[in-house]
Amino acid sequence: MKNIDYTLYLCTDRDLMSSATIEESVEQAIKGGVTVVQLREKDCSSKDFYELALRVKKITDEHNIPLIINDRVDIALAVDAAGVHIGQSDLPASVVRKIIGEDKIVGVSAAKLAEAKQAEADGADYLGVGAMYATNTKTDARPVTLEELKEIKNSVHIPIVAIGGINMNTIPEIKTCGIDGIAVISAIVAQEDVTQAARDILDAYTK
Ligand code: TZP
Ligand code: MG
Repeated sequence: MKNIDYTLYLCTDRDLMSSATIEESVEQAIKGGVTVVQLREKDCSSKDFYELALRVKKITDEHNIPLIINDRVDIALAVDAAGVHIGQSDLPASVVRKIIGEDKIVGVSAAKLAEAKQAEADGADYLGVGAMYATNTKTDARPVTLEELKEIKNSVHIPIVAIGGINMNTIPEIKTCGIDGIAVISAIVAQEDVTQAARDILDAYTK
């Protein structure tokens, strides 16, 4: 599954979620229309991450939604996920591509034009660009301006997903940038009604 729809890209967060489990959070968000799911676990043993990824993959498969694993190429391969998402401090994208093969998705976080161009040259399938807006979810993310986002979009040929502080207030501005999708954590998973939050965000972004 290489040709994926990046329109509404959900990243999980167990510390922020309103749901009792990651599985519920993911299923509720899928019902609201998210088009791709990234399992993002920061403090999890390999065994727990693997078992969780298997359970989440069952849900995403049932709904025909691609599952991307954050940081961990081994877990992406172990559960036959659609791909992996790596940051600037993870293994280089060229190395990840060699390990994971041509058939899987490799996504790379980029906050500068040079990082975006390098990731594309290294074989990335898409870029996550941000933080577009200040966010409590990731306070160490380098801020990216709308101009930088547009410049990246115009300089690379792979899909661009904007991330960081994307919510009902920021969507009107971000949707003018000509990007391929938005990645959201708190404005979906932390809301009381996760399904409705995803639906509202998808509507606001696409209509
Ligand atoms: N990378 C850059 S900003 C960010 C990540 C993972 C956090 C996005 O979370 P939120 O809650 O949608 O602002
Ligand atoms: Mg990472």
